[in-house]
Amino acid sequence: MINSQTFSNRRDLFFSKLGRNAAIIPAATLMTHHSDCEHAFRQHSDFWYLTGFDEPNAIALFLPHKPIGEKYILFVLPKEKEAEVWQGFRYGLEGAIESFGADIAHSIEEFPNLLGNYLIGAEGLAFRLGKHLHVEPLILKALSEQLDRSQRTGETAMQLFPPCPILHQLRLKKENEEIQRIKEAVTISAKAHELARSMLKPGMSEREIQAIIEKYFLDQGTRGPAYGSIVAGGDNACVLHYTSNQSELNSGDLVLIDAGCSLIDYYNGDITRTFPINGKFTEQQKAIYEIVLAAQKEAINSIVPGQTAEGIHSSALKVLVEGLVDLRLLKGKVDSIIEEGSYRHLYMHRTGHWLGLDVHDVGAYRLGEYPVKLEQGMVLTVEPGIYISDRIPVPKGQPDIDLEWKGIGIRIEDDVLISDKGYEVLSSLALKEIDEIQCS
Ligand SMILES: [Mn+2]
Repeated sequence: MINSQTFSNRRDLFFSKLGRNAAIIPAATLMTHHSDCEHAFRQHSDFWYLTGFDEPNAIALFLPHKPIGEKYILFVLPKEKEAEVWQGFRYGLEGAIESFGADIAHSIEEFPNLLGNYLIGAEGLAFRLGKHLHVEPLILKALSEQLDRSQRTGETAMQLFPPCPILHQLRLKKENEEIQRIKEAVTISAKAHELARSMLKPGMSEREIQAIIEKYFLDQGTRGPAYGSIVAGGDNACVLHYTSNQSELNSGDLVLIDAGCSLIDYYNGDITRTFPINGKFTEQQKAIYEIVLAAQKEAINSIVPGQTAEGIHSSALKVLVEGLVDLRLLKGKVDSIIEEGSYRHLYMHRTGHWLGLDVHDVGAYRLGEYPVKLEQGMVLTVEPGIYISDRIPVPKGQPDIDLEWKGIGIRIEDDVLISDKGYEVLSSLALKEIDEIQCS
């Protein structure tokens, strides 16, 4: 688990970037999904990153304009025996101070009354509009009251701005401790993939494989899957976010598995592997697999500090398109196919995303006209694929596709850490070479 000192260091860093602006970062709330049944609680990652506090209905207030000992305020659910019988343990106000380092703690019910006073003297306010609708009216009210007051007191009107650019820039570069946690999540995820491949037999259902993977996640003490596990046999693999997982896994088809666990402290793995259900590739499956694997390796090999997500995508895309032209599934010059986008019926997504407390982690890919350059400590996925189905019409000028290719959907996804000189593939325990995943 992340050390409480690390959370404190993050808050110091956040304070230093806020200047004399206050910030309000709300926790997640419980969500019901049917009747009054609640989803398992999932803390908001921004709130978690700064507080390490895992209860719903809390709000963190950061007040750099206040004296030492009054800067970090937590509003939390108070200890209440009756409520805790139903909903479980609460740290309460004392716990928020003793275990989570708050300077001052209040009951969440006090937030509407106290907010206005706490903001007095702040130059501006960092709060993300549109995402925390239960808190937003209270904040707009406090801002409006400050405006009314400013006419009499001569204060300048408080500016509202989003905390995300500051906070997400911090979250984008992982600390050493975080990198260890991500490695742990990715290792468990990779082992689950190996377990699934070792147990899979033709005739099993996608759901049985999902169960094997998710049981392993839970056995390892994680929260379970980080996102809806995808176990997609045959043509189901061409549905990018397929999660119904109710079909039979048929001999002769491939299975695509996209699954990763989420640790107790929310760090995630995100791995995809595709392999033949009966242990042997058909000629067509093998040809496509070789292209995706080559594209993925090329993309990973292109990673050095200074490379960009866009650059990684381009190196994968070039290999994919070249391969598809060689197989006559695309025709024309590689450069013009890429420029016109006439490969998109076969490859319709980007080649990766940041990975961290969120599976699709926060952080800009582009700042103004400049793509963000990779730096040591960033973690991203590299996940090219090819999906051959009838779902997207073949673009004008491109060849129709023969039946023997249809229903092949392949993606290979690894989690990669940017190191000082290059990269480290964190998910290599999940095998991907043809001779490693074929039965001899
Ligand atoms: Mn992914």
